[in-house]
Amino acid sequence: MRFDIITIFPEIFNAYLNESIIKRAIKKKIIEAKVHNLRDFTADRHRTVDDYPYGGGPGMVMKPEPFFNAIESIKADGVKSRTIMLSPQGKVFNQDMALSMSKENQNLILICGRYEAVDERVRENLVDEEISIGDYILTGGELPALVIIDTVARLIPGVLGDERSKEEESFTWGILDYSQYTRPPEFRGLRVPDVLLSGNHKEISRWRRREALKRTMLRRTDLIEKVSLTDEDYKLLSEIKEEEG
Ligand code: 4FV
Repeated sequence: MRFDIITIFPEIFNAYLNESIIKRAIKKKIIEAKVHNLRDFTADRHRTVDDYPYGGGPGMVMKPEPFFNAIESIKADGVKSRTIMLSPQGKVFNQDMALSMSKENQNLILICGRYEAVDERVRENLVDEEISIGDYILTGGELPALVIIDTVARLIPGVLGDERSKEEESFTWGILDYSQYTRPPEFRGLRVPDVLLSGNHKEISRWRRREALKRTMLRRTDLIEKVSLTDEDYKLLSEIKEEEG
C-alpha cells in the first residue's frame, strides 16, 4: 500500500515516518509513503497556496490550482488510488474504517489542509472521502494524516512484529482492552493478580475477558451496547454488576 501525502509542511512527516514500526514497514517495502510539498505545484514565484475568502471573513482559504496539479501528477502513474481529505467535516475515523482501508490495498492520497479551509472545488472534484479524527479543531491536517497512516499500516500483514497483537486489542472485539502486567511480580508492595501468575490459561483468559468487560462497562457503555455478547459474557457482566453494586 502507498500513502501519498500532500502538505505544505513535509518536515512534519520525516520525523514520524523514520522511526520504529512504520520505518521498518517502509524498509521492508510493505508500505510506501511519499510526501509531496504542495508549494512544488504552484506556478507563481511566491509559491502561493492560499488567498482571501470570497465573501470576506477571518483567515485564509487554500487555493484549488496547487491541489489539482498535485493530485493529477500523483495519479499520472495510473495506479488506482483513493483521495482522502482530512477535515472536521469528515466521517469520524474508527478501527473498523482502518480495517477496511487496510484490506482494500488501494493507494491513499491524503490531503492535509491548513488555514481556515480548502477551496470547496477541491472537495467537490477530487476528494473520494472526507475523514475527521475527532470533534476538535487542529491547526492542520498533518496529524490526522499520520493517525490514518499509523492506524492503517499496523493492520497490514507483516507490519507488526507479532500478528497476534492485532487479534486481541481494543475495539477489535469491540470492547476495551484488559489490564496488562509484566515483571516484577511485586513492586512497592503492589502485586500482579495471582491468576496471571498461575499458568492456568483457561482462568487467565476468563479473567481477561471479565476485566475487559468490566472496564468497558465502567468507561464506555456506548461500546457495550453495540457489541455482541456471549452467554458467558452475560454471566461475567452480572458478576461484575454484583461486585460493583
Ligand atoms: C481535523 C480534524 C482538523 C481544520 C482547519 C485544519 C483543521 C485546519 N482534520 N480531523 N479534527 N483540521 O481539525 O481532521 O486547516
